[in-house]
Amino acid sequence: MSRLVYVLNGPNLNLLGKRQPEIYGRETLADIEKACRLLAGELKLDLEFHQSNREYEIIDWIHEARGRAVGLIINPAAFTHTSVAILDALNAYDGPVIEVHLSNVHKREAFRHHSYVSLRADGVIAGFGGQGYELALRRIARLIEPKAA
Ligand code: CA2
Repeated sequence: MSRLVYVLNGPNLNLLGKRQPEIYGRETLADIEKACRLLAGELKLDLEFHQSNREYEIIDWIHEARGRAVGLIINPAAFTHTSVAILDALNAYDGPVIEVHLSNVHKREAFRHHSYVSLRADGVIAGFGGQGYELALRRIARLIEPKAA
């Protein structure tokens, strides 16, 4: 049985650790991927980890995950607050979806308080920095256990 999890990252997250460390911390996306791969090994999960600045690429990866991945973790970055297209793609995906934000979006500007993706997400993690991705992986591992709660 597949234990593949997709981890998708939206625009500008390739700059992590290089700018605005006061908001997003000093960890790079490569550091986060490394930590996720280490934990995935412990949880016996396989990972597809991607980042793109292009909305259509994120949508294509969500389509690719259909029938392939047991769960999906997504930090849609600014597309969180704008993208009905990403919401529609997620609505066509059957497995658990966890939305992750590095920063606590609710402590920030009002336009970051609304998320289209939250209308589909089974859980939302915000403000835990890179650790949020690890918590999301643990949650997916729990949700795919038989008789999970
Ligand atoms: O807190 C998060 O993870 C966000 O998804 C990050 C997005 C932001 O638009 C969301 O409201 C919250 C921005 C990602 C941009 O990342 C940068 C990292 C370093 C330097 C510049 C941008």
